[in-house]
Amino acid sequence: MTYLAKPKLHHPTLARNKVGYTRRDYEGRVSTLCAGCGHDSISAAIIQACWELDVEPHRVAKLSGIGCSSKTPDYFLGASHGFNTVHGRMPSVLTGANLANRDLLYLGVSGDGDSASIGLGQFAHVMRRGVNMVYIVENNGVYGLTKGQFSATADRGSKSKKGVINPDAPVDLIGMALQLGATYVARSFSGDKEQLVPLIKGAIAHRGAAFIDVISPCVAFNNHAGSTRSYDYVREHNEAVSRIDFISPRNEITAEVEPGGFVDVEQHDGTVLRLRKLHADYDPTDRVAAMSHVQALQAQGEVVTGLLYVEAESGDLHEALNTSARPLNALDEAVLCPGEAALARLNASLR
Ligand SMILES: Cc1ncc(C[n+]2csc(CCOP(=O)(O)OP(=O)(O)O)c2C)c(N)n1
Ligand code: SF4
Ligand SMILES: [Mg+2]
Repeated sequence: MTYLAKPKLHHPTLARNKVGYTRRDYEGRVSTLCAGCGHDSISAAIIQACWELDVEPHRVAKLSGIGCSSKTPDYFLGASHGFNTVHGRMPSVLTGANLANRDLLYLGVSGDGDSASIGLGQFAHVMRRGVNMVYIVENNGVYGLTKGQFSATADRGSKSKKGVINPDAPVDLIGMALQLGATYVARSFSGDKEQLVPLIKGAIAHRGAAFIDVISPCVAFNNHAGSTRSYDYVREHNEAVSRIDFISPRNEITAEVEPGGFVDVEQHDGTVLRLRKLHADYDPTDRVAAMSHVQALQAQGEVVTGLLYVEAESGDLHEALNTSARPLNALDEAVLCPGEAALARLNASLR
């Protein structure tokens, strides 16, 4: 972790959002990542999305595991709650925090090593349980922090910096998230802010498990010829299924679009995701079709990006468990401990 604080000086004319904050109020400490690391661009996109959505920083809980990617919550939303957990264990800590207080926005930040290697089991269960969260994997195909070993998402046949060819098949986190029931599934590229910011905004507005796999080149260990996670490779093979506009209920829908050339998806909170179709036959609301389309393009070596699947009327873990609408820390003793008679009734009902 870095201990370099940013100076708190604000230019008086900086624009403020509806809750009175400047964009700078969403920043964190000075990043210690390598200059040009894709992860820093993702932090900037998170800052932009939260500022534009008027998210109050103290209503956000950032959770991460271990890795360069998992260090990044220190570099954005400095006034939010944060928990840097153990390697691969962010999802269970996030699930527990969410169950205790459903009123915060849960932002899980992880790496491909953190989520697809040591944390794969945790990744699977947080997706299948439909925890209400934004889960971002900063995917560079290597363990950046421990000096560039192939991670489990590295493509078979891709080349390491030292020239070693990866013999193993990759774990496809997008395919897994789709199969396990995530209700908002997207992929983007750290170098494409225009696509990434609205995808993050859509995920924040979504209720349920929202997963974004962001290809994020590691300039120190995985940005050479023969890598499939380099800036050059992703720019050449980026195959977007759609372009997304995020429209909040208070904005008039003014964008002009060709008839049939877009899909509008209204989410439970009234926000509209306007998807401009780039692949005419792509339907982002059909889970099975999305799975086969993504796999077909990936088999051709393309990096498929955009909002790949969304279930607008999705539920979440609290709905499934019928939990208290009030956060646990706001329940008083009388509610939490209803007394001997209530316990006797409960025991009797279970006999
Ligand atoms: C239990 C445990 N095992 C191994 C490690 C060593 N370790 C630290 S970070 C890391 C991998 C990080 O890779 P990734 O999640 O892809 O993050 P990146 O640095 O690439 O952003 C590993 C194996 C650890 N910290 N804890
Ligand atoms: S080692 Fe790689 S992932 Fe880590 S900060 Fe440097 S460029 Fe980023
Ligand atoms: Mg990594």
